[in-house]
Amino acid sequence: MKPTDLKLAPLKGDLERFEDVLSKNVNSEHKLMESASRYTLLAGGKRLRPALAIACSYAINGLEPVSQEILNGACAIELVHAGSLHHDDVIDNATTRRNLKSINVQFSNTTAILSGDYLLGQASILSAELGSDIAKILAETIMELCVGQIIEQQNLFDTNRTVEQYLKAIEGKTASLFASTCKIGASLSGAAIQTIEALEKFGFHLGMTFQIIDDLLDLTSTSKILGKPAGNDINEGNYTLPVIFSLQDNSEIREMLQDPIHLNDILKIVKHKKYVDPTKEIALEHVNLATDFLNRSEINREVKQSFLKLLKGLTQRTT
Ligand code: GRG
Repeated sequence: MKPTDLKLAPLKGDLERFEDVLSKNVNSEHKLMESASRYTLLAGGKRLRPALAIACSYAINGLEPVSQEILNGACAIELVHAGSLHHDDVIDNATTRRNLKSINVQFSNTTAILSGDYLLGQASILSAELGSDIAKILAETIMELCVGQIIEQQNLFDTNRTVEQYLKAIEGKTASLFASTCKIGASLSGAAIQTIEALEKFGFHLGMTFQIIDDLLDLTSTSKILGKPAGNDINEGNYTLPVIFSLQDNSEIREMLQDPIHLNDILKIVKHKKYVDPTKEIALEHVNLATDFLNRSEINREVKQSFLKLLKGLTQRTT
């Protein structure tokens, strides 16, 4: 899934303008800090969140190039995303991200954490310049990301992990930032409060769908496509929906999870239709909720259609 899938005319140009803003906002007089903070950001990334913030502006003000404020808001959001990835790679002891060495390997755990904090600092400056409401939304979202991540940590290697515990973790670690992205994009575009709320909820359920499918792909896709080892979540003890469903159904898998040597056999089991289908059903529930909130919002018709297509595409995504 790529932002250009949104097929909105000014998006390509606005994303190019976004890259300039991003690059200007990641600098430091300290050489190591500058290269570490630029490493993750310039190593790519799909720029989904910036594209979503920009598209929310089109949703309110029509398909015109967005204001500098929107680009700065999108930049603050991407900086928080990148900062969280730095911390995540340390927490997970990652080796690769986006087919490159992860930040902790390329530099060190300490540099990854400090540069991640540095990115959060830069995001805070940008959001403070956009006003205290925006700064507050972003600060609260950082707290939600941390809570989501700590919930995930609490259930690592827990073969009794429940669907509810899983959903709570991804609400915090992923959906909250998607929700705030839409809220910030709509607020900075002068949307009415009901529209801001509807787009925020749309973003939340889009984020839930995105993470559920992302986690499914971790089990069903290949290392090359993922840019990190397939089945990584299982090795890390992050038991996602297909694993939770298989644990509720198949006692053999509980034993197999005790030893990483069984990874390939575990993958064969959890990829079974009877565990993948209910996972997709939960994703579809979020697609339906996101669609309801979109349909309730009074936004540009072309953008609405594009968001609806994006939601449909998410459940069929392979990358
Ligand atoms: C320091 C802000 C902060 C948070 C600390 C570590 C942590 C708490 C949160 C991490 C949350 C996390 C890594 C969530 C996963 C989010 C996610 C879906 C990442 C992948 O997003 P993509 O596919 O990534 O948009 P690209 O590479 O395209 O940018």
